[in-house]
Amino acid sequence: MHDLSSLRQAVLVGDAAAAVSAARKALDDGIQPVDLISEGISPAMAEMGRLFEEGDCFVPELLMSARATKQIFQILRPLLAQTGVKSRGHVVLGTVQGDLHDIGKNLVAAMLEGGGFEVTDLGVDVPPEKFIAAVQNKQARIVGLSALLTTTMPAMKTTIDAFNAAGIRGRIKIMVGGAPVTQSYAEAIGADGYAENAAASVDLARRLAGT
Ligand code: B1M
Repeated sequence: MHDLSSLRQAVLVGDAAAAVSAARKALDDGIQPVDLISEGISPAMAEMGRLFEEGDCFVPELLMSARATKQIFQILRPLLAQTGVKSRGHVVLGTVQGDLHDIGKNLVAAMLEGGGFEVTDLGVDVPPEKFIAAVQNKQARIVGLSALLTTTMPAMKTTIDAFNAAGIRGRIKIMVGGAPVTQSYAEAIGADGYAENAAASVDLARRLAGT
């Protein structure tokens, strides 16, 4: 496989131009967009998270890395959409109310698109009613909830409760993920599945969609 170390390094130092150039080179060399995400972008951003936790990098550096990944996604998205496979279904995805973290959620969105799903990404700080409206508009069968804060994990349950109250919980499958979320938490709040990372979210969505 193409060596993605220069791509990872460019993301780590937040050099968007170098990251995009390394991504283009990797694609020219034949690497698949999904591999570029799982072997390049994902590990680099996980490393940034680790460095931040250990006090070895700070918010501005994190945001520069996030910006570099967003620019790579601009060239990856059209490619992911061109996979030519019949859609496996529609996923409405978002980071729950009160939570502004979107780096991991964006990786999940890109991997799901690469895995053949149509994705409506509602962004961050998404209130339950916005999830419900999107499901109704898009006729989506899967909802993906992301949370990175222990204080916003309860908003996952609030969102699930809102689907119940709206009378459409039975029509959809709900998958959850994010660093503090666990399988047992997913079960406790009545979600249909939990994925530990972006690659696992594709397997889970396929299982939930029955494809
Ligand atoms: Co914040 N933050 N942050 N932060 N931040 C954490 C989460 C924290 C653990 C850092 C720490 O203190 N050690 C901590 C939470 C503590 C807790 O809740 N127990 C924390 C805090 C406290 C905060 C603030 C409150 C800080 C403050 O203001 N005092 C604040 C909250 C703002 C808010 O949301 N209301 C805040 C703000 C920020 C930034 C804006 C600076 C920035 C976010 C930028 C952005 O997202 N655009 C930020 C960041 C970057 C982090 C860390 C450092 C990195 C998160 C990240 O992007 N990781 C994080 C520490 C850490 O996680 N090590 C931290 C890389 C990413 C690829 O991984 O997001 O885990 P992750 O996603 C993975 C999986 O979790 C999974 O797949 C992804 C890819 O494999 N996954 C899913 C995610 N969603 C999924 C959904 C699925 C399936 C899988 O299905 C639907």
